[in-house]
Amino acid sequence: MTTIQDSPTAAGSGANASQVFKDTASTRDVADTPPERVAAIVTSILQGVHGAIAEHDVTYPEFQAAKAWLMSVGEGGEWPLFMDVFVEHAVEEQVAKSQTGTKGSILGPYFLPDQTRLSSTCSLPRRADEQGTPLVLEGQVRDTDGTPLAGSEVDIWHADSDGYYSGFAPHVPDGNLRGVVVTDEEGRFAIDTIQPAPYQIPHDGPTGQMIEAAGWHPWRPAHLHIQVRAEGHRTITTQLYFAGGDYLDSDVAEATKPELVLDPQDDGTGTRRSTYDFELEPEA
Ligand code: MBD
Ligand code: FE
Repeated sequence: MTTIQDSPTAAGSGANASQVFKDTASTRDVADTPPERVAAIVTSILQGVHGAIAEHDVTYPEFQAAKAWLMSVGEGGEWPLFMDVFVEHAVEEQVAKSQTGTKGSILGPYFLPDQTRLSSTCSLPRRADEQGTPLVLEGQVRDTDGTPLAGSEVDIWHADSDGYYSGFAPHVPDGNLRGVVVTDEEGRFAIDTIQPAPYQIPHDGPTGQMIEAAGWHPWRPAHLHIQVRAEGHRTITTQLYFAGGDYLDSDVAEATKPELVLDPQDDGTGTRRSTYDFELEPEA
């Protein structure tokens, strides 16, 4: 995986996210979309755009500003960011209609494959001086019929207490606060990490300009990204949030669900602990 930018900027994380997306193309299903369907979808999208122009009486200067902005999103490598923040949640909600098991959420731009495999009870890799309140997430992975899934993978990644993800900010070491946790013979796991902070999407580039121009805010609530994989089962991609945290009801990426909110409790030693079980449906 190539890291092609050096400073923690929107352009830097955007360029990295674009590069990672290209590098991991072979891991995704390829859409084989027939022309009728392409025409139907593109027609609807364009009708939406044309409708907005009519509804808001859009001017030539506004049209040209939109073109310049779209160009800058591409030049800044921000299409993965923009698509995952403003569009992915609608795709996730749509596919979720035909799914059972633990609720999903968006993948976002900062997943990295092939991270360090860790045993069922583990600490996520971190710097010696990693900041943040200690957090333990423990639970069990099961089939939707209740059978424990031994040897399944709980792939977890999250931002540090300043809101930076390893692999996308040059000052954070590779693999920091990421790992693939393998469940024990009862499907259980216990992951020691730190509580992430609310997260501001990179806002010094065109995506941030749009958010500011619209008077919105660039924040996501604090979250853990988790992907759970077990042989013969549909992979669940989801996120877990924290009760009482800021921006739970105003996530810029609209990716929260009430079923995905943890309420960790201090165990008396300054460590916050929470239990969350995952249920995976058998593969169709
Ligand atoms: C993130 O960390 C994230 O989770 C999403 C969805 C978009 C940008 C950054
Ligand atoms: Fe995130």
